[in-house]
Amino acid sequence: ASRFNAQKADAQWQAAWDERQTFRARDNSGKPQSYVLEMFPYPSGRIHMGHVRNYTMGDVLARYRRMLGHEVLHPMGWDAFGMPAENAAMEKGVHPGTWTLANIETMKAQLKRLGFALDWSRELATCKPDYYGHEQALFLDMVAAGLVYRKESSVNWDPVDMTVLANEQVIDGRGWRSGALVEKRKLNQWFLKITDFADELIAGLGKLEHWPDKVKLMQENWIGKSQGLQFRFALSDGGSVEVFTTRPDTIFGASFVAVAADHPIARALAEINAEAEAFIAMCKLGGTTAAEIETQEKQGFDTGLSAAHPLDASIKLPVYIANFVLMEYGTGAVFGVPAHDQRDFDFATKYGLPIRRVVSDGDKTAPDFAEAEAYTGPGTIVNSHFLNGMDVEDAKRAVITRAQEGGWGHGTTVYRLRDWGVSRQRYWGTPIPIIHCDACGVVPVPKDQLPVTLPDDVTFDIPGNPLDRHPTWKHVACPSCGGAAVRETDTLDTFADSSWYFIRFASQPKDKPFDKAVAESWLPVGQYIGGVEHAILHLLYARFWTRALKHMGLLDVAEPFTGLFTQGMVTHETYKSADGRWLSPDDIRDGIETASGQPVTVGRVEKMSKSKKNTVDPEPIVDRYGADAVRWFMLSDSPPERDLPWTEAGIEGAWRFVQRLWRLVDADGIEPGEGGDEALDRKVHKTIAGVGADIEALAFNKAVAKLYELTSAIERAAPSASRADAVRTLLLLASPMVPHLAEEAWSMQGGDGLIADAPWPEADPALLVEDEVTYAIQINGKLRDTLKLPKGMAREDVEAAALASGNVVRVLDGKPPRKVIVVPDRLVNLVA
Ligand code: ANZ
Ligand code: ZN
Repeated sequence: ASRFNAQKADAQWQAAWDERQTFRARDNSGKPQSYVLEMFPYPSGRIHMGHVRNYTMGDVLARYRRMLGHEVLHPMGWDAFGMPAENAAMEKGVHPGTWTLANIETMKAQLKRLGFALDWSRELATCKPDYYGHEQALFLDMVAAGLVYRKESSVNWDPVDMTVLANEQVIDGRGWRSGALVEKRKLNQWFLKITDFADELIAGLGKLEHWPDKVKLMQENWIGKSQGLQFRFALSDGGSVEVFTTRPDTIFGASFVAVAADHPIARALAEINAEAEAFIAMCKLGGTTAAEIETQEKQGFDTGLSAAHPLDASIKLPVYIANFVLMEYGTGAVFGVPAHDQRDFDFATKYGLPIRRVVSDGDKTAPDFAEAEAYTGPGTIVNSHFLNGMDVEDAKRAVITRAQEGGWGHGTTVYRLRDWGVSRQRYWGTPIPIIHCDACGVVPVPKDQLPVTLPDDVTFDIPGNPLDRHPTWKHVACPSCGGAAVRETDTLDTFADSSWYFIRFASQPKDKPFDKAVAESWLPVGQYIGGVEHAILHLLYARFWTRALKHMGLLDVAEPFTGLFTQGMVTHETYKSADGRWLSPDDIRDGIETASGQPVTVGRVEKMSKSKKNTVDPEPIVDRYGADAVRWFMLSDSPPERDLPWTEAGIEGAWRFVQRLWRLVDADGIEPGEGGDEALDRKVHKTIAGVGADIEALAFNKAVAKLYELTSAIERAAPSASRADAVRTLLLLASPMVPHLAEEAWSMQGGDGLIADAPWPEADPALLVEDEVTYAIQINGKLRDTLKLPKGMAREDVEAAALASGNVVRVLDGKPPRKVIVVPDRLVNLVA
C-alpha cells in the first residue's frame, strides 16, 4: 500500500475548503446554530504549541457539530493592540502597526497549514479602525448611559523617563528601562462602572453550569463580596475616624487603628509634621498592583492620636498611618487585630503592640498569644465580654446588632472589585473618543465623527505617550462650541477590545458595532476554549461588557459564554549545557550539545517558554509530519484539561497511526468482502455513540482511544461487507481529528462531495444493547449461581438453563422446585 503524502494532501484540501468556502457560517440558515470559539491570539510573531492545542480542540468540536447538521460559527481574529508592539517599535524602530500586521500575516498562514475549519470571512483585527471605531461607539453609548466616569487615580510613574508605566513594566519596584524607583502618581483617568454589576456578576455565575468550578470560584473571589461593619472611633483630638471590618467579632482583640497614607487624617498631619510627610512620600514609592502592596514590608507612622474603643471607652488604641491600608477600599481606615490577621500580626510584632487572643484555637483560650503567626480560622470567642462563648459568625451578628442599636455603626456590604480603570497612556490602543474643551469641559466625540483614528506618523525614540507629543493630532475644534480643544490622548485598555470581539464575529455590519437580531441568533458562545490565565480578568470584563449592552438595550444576552473549557499547557523537557545555560531541543543530539560536544543535563518537564528555551516550533513539525499527525498528537496523549508533554516519540507515534489509518482506508487496500460480521457491527456502533459523546464532553483523548480500538478491530476482522462499512465509518469518525487524510481517502473511495460536509454516522440503538446479561440464580432467596444468558431469552429457556446449573442440581438434589420465578434479564428464584 502507498504512504499517505501529508504534504500534498494538506495543501490540496486546504485549498479545496477555501475555494468552496466550506466553513463559512451563514446567518439565519434555519439549521441549529452552534458557536464554537477559542480565545483569539495576540499576534506576537509565530504560532506556538499552546495555540495549536487550543485551536485543535475547538476545531474537532466545530467539525463534529457541522457533521451533525449544525450551522457552525467558528471564527478567528487578532487581539492586536498592546505593549509588545510598542516595545518592538522602541527596540527595532519598526512601527507598531507594521510589526503587528506582519505578524498577523505569518500567523494566519501558519494556522491555515493546520487545516482549521475557520470562517476566515469574519476575520477581524482589533487594531483596525473598522473594529476599534465601533468600540469607540460602544464607549460613547456607555458614557450616555452613565456607565463611564473620570477620576483621579494612581499610576506607576517613572521619574527618570518621565512616563507612566504599565504594571508589566515595573520590575521589582523599578522602571524597566530607567531602573529608577517607581512612584505612584495621580492622574485623571477613565473608569467603567463594573461595580454597578457586581451582584449580577456573582449571581450569573450560579447559572453557568458548563463552567469549571474553579473558574467560577476565582471570579467570585475577585468580586469579593463581603458583609461587614462600618463604625466610627472617637479620637483624642475631638475628631473621629470611620473604619470598615469584616471581622466585627474580633473587636475586643483590637490593639491599634491604622489609616491609609492618603487618608485625610494622614494628609492633615503631613501639613504640620515633616516626619509624617516624609513617611507618606515613602508610602508612595513602589508599584500600584495589589500583589506588590501585599509583599511590601508593613510599615507605620504613629500619629500620636488615640482612639476610644466603642464598647469600652477605657481602652485607648494608638492611631498609625500604615502602608498596607489602601485608600480605595472600605473607608481607608482599619482597626488591627494582630492575633487574627497576618498583616496586623506583622505590624504589631514590628512596633511592639499587644497581641491578644479573642478566638480560641482548639483548646487555646488564654489572652496571651504566643504563636508564630496569626490564627484566622474558626473558633469560639474568648476574652471578649458579652461575646464569650459565641462562635465567630454569631459574634459578628451580635456586634453588628449592638452597633446599630447603639447608633455607633452599621452593617454594610463591600466588594473587593474596583471599577475598571480603562485609561492607558499609550499609543497602540483604541483612542478614547473624548475631547477636552476649556469652555465646555469633557465633550464626547459625535458618533458621526468616528472612528477617531490613530495617527501613523509617531515616534518611539523617547519615552512617554506618542499621542500626547504628536504635533497636530490632539488639536481639534470643540464639537460643542467650535473653540480650540484637545483630544483625550489616553487609549483604552486592550481588555476592552477582547470584551466584545465575539459579538462582532457574530455580526459585522459596516455602519454599527453589530446587528442586534443577528448577534442574538448566534450568541451566547456555546463553547469557549482558552487558557486558565484568562479565568479572571478577560472573562469578567467580557461578562460585564455583555451585561452593560443588555442594560442599555443593545443586546439581549446576559452571559456571553455558556460553556467554558480551560485547557492544559503543552510542556517539554528542559535542558542545560555543561556550563549551566538553557539549551533548546534543537541544540542537542543524543544527549550532547552539538556546538560544544559536551553532554547536557536534562531538567524538569515544564511549560514551553522562551525563557527556558524548551519550545518546539510547530511549523517545522507540520512540514515534517503533516497537519493531521500534529492534530492527532495534540488530542491523544493527555486529557485536555491536563498538561500535554511534547515528545518526539509522541509525534512519531501519531504519525505512525496516521499511516496505519491510511493503509486501512486506502482504496487499494479495501477488500470488498461480502456477508456480515455482527461483532464488528456492534463495535462500530458503540464507537459511533462513544466518540460523539466524548467530543461533546471535550474528552478528546477518550475519543481517540476509541478510534484506536476500532482501528485494531477492523485490522483483525476478516473481509466482509461489515468490514468495508466499518472502514467507511472509521473515516467519518476520525475526520474531525485528521481531516486531510479523511478528505483524501473519501475522495479516493468515491465519497459524495467533501467528508467535511458528510453527515455524522448514526448509531443503531439495536446494536448498542449488550447482547448478554447476567442472571442471578437463587434458591429460596439465597444466591447459588450466576449465569450469562442471551438478552431477552424466552422464559422457559431461562428456567431450563437455571435448573441445569450444576449448583442448582446439587442443592435441589433431584427434588423438583415448588415454584420458579423468572425476572427477565435479571434473576431466577427457585422455591424448594
Ligand atoms: C479587623 C480585622 C480583624 C480584620 C481580623 C481582619 C481580620 P476583606 O475580607 O478582604 O474584605 N481592611 C479594611 N479596609 C482596608 C483597607 N482600606 N486597606 C487594607 N485593609 C483593609 O478584608 C477586610 C478586612 O481587611 C477588614 O477586616 C480590615 O481588617 C481590612 F482578625 O478588620 B479587618
Ligand atoms: Zn467647547
